[in-house]
Amino acid sequence: MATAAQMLTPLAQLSRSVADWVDSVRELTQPRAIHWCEGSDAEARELTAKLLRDGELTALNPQVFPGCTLYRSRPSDVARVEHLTYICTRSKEDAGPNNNWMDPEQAHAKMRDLFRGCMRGRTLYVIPYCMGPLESPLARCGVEITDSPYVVLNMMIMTRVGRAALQRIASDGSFVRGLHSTGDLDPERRFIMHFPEQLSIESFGSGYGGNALLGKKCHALRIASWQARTEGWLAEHMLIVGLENPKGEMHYLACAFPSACGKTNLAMLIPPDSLPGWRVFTVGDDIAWLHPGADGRLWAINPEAGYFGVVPGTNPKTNRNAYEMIRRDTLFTNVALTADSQPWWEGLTTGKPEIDWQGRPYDAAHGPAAHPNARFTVAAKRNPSYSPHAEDPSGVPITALVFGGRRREVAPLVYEARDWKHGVLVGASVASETTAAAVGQVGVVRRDPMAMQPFCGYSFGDYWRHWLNVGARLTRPPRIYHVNWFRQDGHGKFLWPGYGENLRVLAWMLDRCAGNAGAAESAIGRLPRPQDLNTTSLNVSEDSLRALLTVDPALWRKEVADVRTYLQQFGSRLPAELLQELKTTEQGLMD
Ligand code: OXD
Ligand code: MN
Repeated sequence: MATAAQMLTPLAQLSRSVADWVDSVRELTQPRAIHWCEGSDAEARELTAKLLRDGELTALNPQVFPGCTLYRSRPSDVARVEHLTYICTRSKEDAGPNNNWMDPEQAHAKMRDLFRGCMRGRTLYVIPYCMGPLESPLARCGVEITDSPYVVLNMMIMTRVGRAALQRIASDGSFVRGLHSTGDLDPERRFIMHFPEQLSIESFGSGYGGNALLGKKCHALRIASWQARTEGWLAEHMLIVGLENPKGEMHYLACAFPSACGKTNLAMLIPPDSLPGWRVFTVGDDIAWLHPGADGRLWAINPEAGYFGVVPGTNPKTNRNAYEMIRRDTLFTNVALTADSQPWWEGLTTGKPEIDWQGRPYDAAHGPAAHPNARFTVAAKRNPSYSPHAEDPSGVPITALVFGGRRREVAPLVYEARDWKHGVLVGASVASETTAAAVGQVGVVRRDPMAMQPFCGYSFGDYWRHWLNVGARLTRPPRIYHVNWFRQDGHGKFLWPGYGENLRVLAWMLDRCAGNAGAAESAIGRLPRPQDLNTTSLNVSEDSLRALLTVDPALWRKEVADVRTYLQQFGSRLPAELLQELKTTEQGLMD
């Protein structure tokens, strides 16, 4: 609890180490003014009003979308830039083949040149923030320095910003330093550098999402995954969802899917009418910090306080909770506008676009009206399904971990890993089609272990070893599953309806964990037989269901060979246990 004196102390005086760092950044970047963020509503309102006056934000129709605004980013700055994202560890092997690497000295020198004088004429904002509930021993703090007021507004929604975070930094004695400048938004002068050994981040030349809101991917995943290994926990690209069954029993799942593969939808799932009595509660939609508890179970907190979700596709059918929560107090980025200034995006069944995401009169010849990676930023508390336990300082206990990807073929609807070790292999083998969340070709299958390919702050070889070590400490480990909602038939039609119907699959998992559901053994793990799933009122043909639950040995032999080639690039850092598990799978496919 803060004392009255602490409440009055200017922010700049709360932590000597933060103040010293701000001073050194001021000298380097030469801003016109410095603003320490309190994180209050009044401050957010003032900043919003200023951006509206300056034309950087556009007000949306206040009758239909009260408190909502639109931001348009530069067309050349619309997604994360994985090819410009680096892990700068002293040894290249520590960053691993899964990361771009640069020597820390060289990276600092390069960034110093870019940052020198870059804030002239601008305000430098100091954003002290906490990732995770302020009272939680599992939370960790950081400070982002930025010259982008849009970043400030986002960080105020996505994290716990202000005095309390700074007080925690003063008592913790350490924090993650994140320095960000939009620079001149030149893609040729854009770098996102991470220094895990120094708990610091330097990001220049982008104002978008994960490149610029440093609390999210940079801190809560890349740096935190490193911190987590040092401290014995896991920082994962996972949603956390609570499912209450008709008997009133509550279980939590943490699910890792690559970007834009439906984590937000699953986290806010609406049970179909055919599954009465189920209730769904969101703890988080993107990131989970998982800690082994004293009771031998895995406990999870969501380090974030808001959602930075993909807008296109959101409608009352795909995600009614999200659709409702973004109708007020939401910051939209790169959506289109209707004639009466309502936001519009592909997937809406009402209204029509008049102005596209770039501010031009809408013309279908220019492509989609909203950018495919258009986003909403909104406080988690606005979510109608927000869990009453989302802010519990000790987190929530995890019953099952779920990995998944977007795969037209190969991966069945669901399977259960043989045990934790096999589950680590299942996670390490995740592959998925790429999406618009990152710059690059969309729709190509790539390996994305644990959905962490763009986010693991060190070598996957060491990361999998760490996963095995964490598992060995759990006396009541969660079971591990793999799902694929995206299987298609030969004509490119999805075999599974997805969305709310996914609950049938999750319900099977929970029944398995309780010892109440059957399964068939297969070489890749255990699959439900059609009779093991609740198919009441399910609109899927028997043939489709059979296809969804079939393991094709020929395709899987090829898959195993691909996985082996992929894993072998990690050389001596690859835990031998994973190859052993792969061999067991392979032998099963020969029988
Ligand atoms: C995200 C992503 O924005 O994964 O969450 O790209
Ligand atoms: Mn994500």
